[in-house]
Amino acid sequence: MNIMNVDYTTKIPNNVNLSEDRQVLKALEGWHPGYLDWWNDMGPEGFQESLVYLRTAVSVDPKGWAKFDYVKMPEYRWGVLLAPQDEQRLVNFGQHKGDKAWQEVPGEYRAMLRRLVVIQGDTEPASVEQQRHLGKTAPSLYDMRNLFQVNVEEGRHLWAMVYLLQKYFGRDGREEADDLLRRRSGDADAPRMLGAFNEATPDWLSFFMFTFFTDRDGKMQLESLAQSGFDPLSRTCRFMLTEEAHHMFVGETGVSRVLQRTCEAMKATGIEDPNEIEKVRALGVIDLPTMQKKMNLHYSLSLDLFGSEVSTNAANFYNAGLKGRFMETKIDDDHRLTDDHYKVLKMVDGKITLVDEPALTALNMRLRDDYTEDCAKGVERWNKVIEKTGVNFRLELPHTAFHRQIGEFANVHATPKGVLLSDGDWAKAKDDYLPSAADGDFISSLMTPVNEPGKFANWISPPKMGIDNKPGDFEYVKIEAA
Ligand code: BYC
Repeated sequence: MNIMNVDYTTKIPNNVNLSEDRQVLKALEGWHPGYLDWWNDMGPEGFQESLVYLRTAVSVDPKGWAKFDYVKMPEYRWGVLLAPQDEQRLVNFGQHKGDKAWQEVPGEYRAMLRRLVVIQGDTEPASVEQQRHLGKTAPSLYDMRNLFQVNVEEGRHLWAMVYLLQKYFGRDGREEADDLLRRRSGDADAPRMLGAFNEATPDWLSFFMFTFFTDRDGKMQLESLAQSGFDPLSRTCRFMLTEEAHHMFVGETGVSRVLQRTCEAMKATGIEDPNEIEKVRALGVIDLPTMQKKMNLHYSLSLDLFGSEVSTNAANFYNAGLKGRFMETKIDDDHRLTDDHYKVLKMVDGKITLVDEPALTALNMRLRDDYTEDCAKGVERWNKVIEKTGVNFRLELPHTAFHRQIGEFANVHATPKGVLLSDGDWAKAKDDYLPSAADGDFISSLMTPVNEPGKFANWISPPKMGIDNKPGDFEYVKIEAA
């Protein structure tokens, strides 16, 4: 079969020749009903019968891989899609550098690899669960469609990891695949594995911040797993990254449109000072200091997803050739890192200090630095939006030590500028830095649904362009389709 094109004649669309891989096909078909039950229970609430204008992958060729059509979400063709195999591919880093990339799981690394696949897999359904209520308060049909697009693709990313578990990890892989459907975001007894995926996504601003910051962690993690010497994982992640780009677009443009609307409303009524919060809020738009607080929250939660700054797990993943660095093959060094160092921010004698650490154990920090750089570029694009309107305000990423629950700074409090605070001072100042209950209530008060084609809630500007070049009043979701 042509690996570029996806076979849609089977129940599970795929480009991995499932029809000739009976055992795996059977295992996946066995898992499918449980997945659909999960989707119906935990997927977008209230719109399962609506027709949604969604893209579906028809090929893994980066040029022209997707086709758009109206689909009812439970009928979305979730499938298994891997980027084409490169027969010449090698392990590009760690102690096996130069060996042929592995097509099967190396026995000695089985447990490590399974853990990486399971953690990655666990985040995908978690985000769908976190976002399941949002359809009901969508600011437009355009935004509602984007939410559902993100949701079905996160569902597909779960399939991607489940395929790896079922094909390469035998009975324990099947058990892990079942457990991915058993855990629930925020559940006290069976929570999702990583912190940020157990937080609520209570409103659309959180959704946009999440898709900007947390999906961007996804991008960095997938980029490093795409470097893996275990070739099927690499190929899976490479294709997932194609889909991921849209998710970050939704976040970046979502926040941009909120900023645009707020600044225009301020200008139109002659409000010059962004800190006149009540006056700005009275216009029915989200004030800029609250935007900053939301950003502080989502950025700091996402930093936790990189694990500890100094991590032997990360060193072992790298040494084994399982998880590389961002842009590994473009970096000019020996790709073994046994004698290298990397600067890491740590708490030393009660002070935040930059220290040299062995590069291997500092890999989480390095990836996080790459992430911060990527985030900062996006924040600059947001600042340009504000600047163009003539409003005097700048958004800024908070310091690494701010509001952390994992790693070096988990046990201290710091301001967004990185000044350490006592527990008492933190308790007093916290609501200046992070969204307070009152901020949350205000944002919630704006979340009234707008379901008329071409219309947008007052707190957000329309997008510059439609999806798939559709006109402004396109009916992206036919809500009453049934
Ligand atoms: N929460 O050595 P350490 C995405 C645990 S997002 C809870 O510091 P390590 C997406 C850790 O498991 C990308 N626990 O960290 C985005 C370990 O436990 P054990 C998802 C945490 O292992 C939006 C212990 O603490 N993919 O795709 O070097 C929508 C010490 O660990 C956390 C991946 O993350 C936490 N935040 O790094 C949809 C890639 N952090 O072993 C999707 C795969 C650490 O002592 N995962 N712990 O029981 C990994 O590469 C690594 O496991 C981590 C952690 C980066 C997560």
